[in-house]
Amino acid sequence: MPELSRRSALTAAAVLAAGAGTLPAVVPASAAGHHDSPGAFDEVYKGRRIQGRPATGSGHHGHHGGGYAVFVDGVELHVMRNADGSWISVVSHYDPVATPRAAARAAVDELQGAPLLPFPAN
Ligand SMILES: [Cu+2]
Repeated sequence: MPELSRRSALTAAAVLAAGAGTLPAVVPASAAGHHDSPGAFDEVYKGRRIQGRPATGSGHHGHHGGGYAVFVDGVELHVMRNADGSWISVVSHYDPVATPRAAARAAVDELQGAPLLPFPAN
């Protein structure tokens, strides 16, 4: 009975879609990344707090479209993902690293204690 199985498939798809709609509210932040976004992190590195999380799109102007937000002492550090999956930040454009956390650490190294200035809106 092709018609019945098709209907069943559509029903199953609708249930899955409804479940997916509520997913972001219930999954932990570390699992909220879609596709292959890295998970969230939060640590103190060399005395400075670095945090990262998949960007939801709500709090970011998104001109890079990186889909991931990194913060140093609460100030957003712009990171960009290269086509090969490596990451760079606005502080170290020419030193690709493997992960957003590594980019945040590299930025702390680069800043040498200086405060990170908010990136000007453009
Ligand atoms: Cu940006």
